[in-house]
Amino acid sequence: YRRFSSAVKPLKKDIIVSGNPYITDDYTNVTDRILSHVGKNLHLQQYHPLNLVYQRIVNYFYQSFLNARRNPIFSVYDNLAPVVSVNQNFDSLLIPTDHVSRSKSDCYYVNRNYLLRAHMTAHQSELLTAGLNNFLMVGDVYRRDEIDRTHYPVFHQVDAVRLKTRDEIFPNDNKLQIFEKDGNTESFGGQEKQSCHTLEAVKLMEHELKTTLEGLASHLFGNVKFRWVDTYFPFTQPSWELEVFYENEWLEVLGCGIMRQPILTNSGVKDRIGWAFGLGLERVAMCLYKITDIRTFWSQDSGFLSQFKTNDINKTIIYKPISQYPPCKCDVSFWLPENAEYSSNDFYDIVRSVGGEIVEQVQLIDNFTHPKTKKTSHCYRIVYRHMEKTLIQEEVNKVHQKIADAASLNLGVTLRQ
Ligand code: FA5
Ligand code: MG
Repeated sequence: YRRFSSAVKPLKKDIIVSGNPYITDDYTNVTDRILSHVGKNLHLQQYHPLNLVYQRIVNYFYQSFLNARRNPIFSVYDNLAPVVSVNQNFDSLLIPTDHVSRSKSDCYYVNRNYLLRAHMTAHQSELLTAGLNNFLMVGDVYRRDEIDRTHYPVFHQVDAVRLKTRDEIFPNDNKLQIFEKDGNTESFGGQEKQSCHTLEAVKLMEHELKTTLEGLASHLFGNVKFRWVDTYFPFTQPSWELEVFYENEWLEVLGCGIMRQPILTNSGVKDRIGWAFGLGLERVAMCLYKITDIRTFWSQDSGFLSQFKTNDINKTIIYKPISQYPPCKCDVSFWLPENAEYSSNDFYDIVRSVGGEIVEQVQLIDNFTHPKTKKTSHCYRIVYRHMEKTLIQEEVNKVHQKIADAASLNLGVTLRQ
C-alpha cells in the first residue's frame, strides 16, 4: 500500500492509471488497492448482475424515446476512462471551489489536477460539447466513504441527460417561450426554478423527468411505492431524489433535476433546456436480487456468478447467499496526531488496503478527548468476515496487528494498549 497521510512527505513518483502515467504530489491519496479496481468494468461483464441491471435500464430508454423513424434517440457511453480532471468532476458542474465534496477526505486524487471520478456526471460537459442531446453514461465511480454492507469505495452509476428545444417542448404553440427575456443565467432565482427559465417550460420538463423515472422504477421493480424528495445539487435546480419503498424501507435510488443553464451555455448549447439524473446500479441490483452485502458484486466465486447466468435479462432472480460464515470482531484504539491532519477516511483506506476483502465493517465506537492534555483518542471496531470460509481468530489477529502497525506508521497515530 502507499503512504496516505498529508503528514507524511509524498514520494515523487509516477503512477499508471488506465495505462497513462501521472506524477504524484501532495494530493495523491489513491491506494494500490483502489487502483486494482480500475478496468474491472463489472457493468460490462456478461451475466454480472450489474450488467443485467444496466441492460434493463438501457432497454427502457431505447423503448421509451423513439424518433419519427422509430429508432432510439439515446446514445450510450459505457467505456469512458475513470480518471477525470478536477475541472470535469467539479468546475464544469458549477460545484463551488470550497464545496466539501472536493476534499481529499472524500475523493481519490491521482494528483492535484486529476482524480478517479466521484460521479458519472463528470462527463456531462464533454458530451454536451460534442453536440449530444440525449445520452446515458455508465461506469465505475470512486468515493472515500464509510464501510458497511451498503457502502464500498467503488460503485457504478448510470447518468442521463435529455435536452429539448422550445419547439419540442411546445410543438402546438409558437408564442410560449423556454427562456425569460431578462433572466440572469448566473442567478438561482427562487426555489422553484432558475430565473432564466419560464415556469411553463420547467413544469413540462419536470413532468417528463418524473414520469420517465417513475416508469423506470416500475420497469425495474414492478409495482412499487415511491416518493419524491426535494434536494440540492450544485448542477441542477430544482433537484429531487427518488426513493422507493422496498423491504419495509425507503431507499434512495437516484438524484435528478433541471440542469443549471450555465453548464449548457458553457458547452455551446444556446437553445435548449435539459434534465439529468444519476442512479446507483448496486442499489438497484441489491433490491432486485436481494443481495445484502455490496462486496458480493466483486466476488469471482462461481457460486455467485452462476446464479445470474441467464439470457433473459428480465428474469426474476432471488440471490441465495453462498453461505454466511461467522464474523470476528477486533478493536483498535489510538491517540490522534497532534500536529497533523487526521480523517477517519485515512484510517478506512489503510483498513481496506491491509485487510482487503475480509473487512466487512469499520465503526468508530469511541471518540474521547482527554480533559487535561486535550489529546483525542479514537477506538474503531473492525468486523472481519470472509465470504467463502470461516476465519480463524489467529489469522484475523495477524491482519489486525498489521492494520494497527500501518496506522501508526502512516498516520502518525499512537496506539493505545
Ligand atoms: C450524484 O452522484 C449526482 N451526480 C447525481 C445526479 C446526476 C443528480 C445528475 C442530478 C443530475 P449522489 O451522490 O446522491 O448524486 O449519488 C447518486 C446515486 O448513487 C444515489 O442515489 C445512490 O443510488 C448511489 N450512491 C451514492 N453513494 C453510494 C455508495 N456509497 N454506494 C452505493 N451507491 C451509492
Ligand atoms: Mg444522494
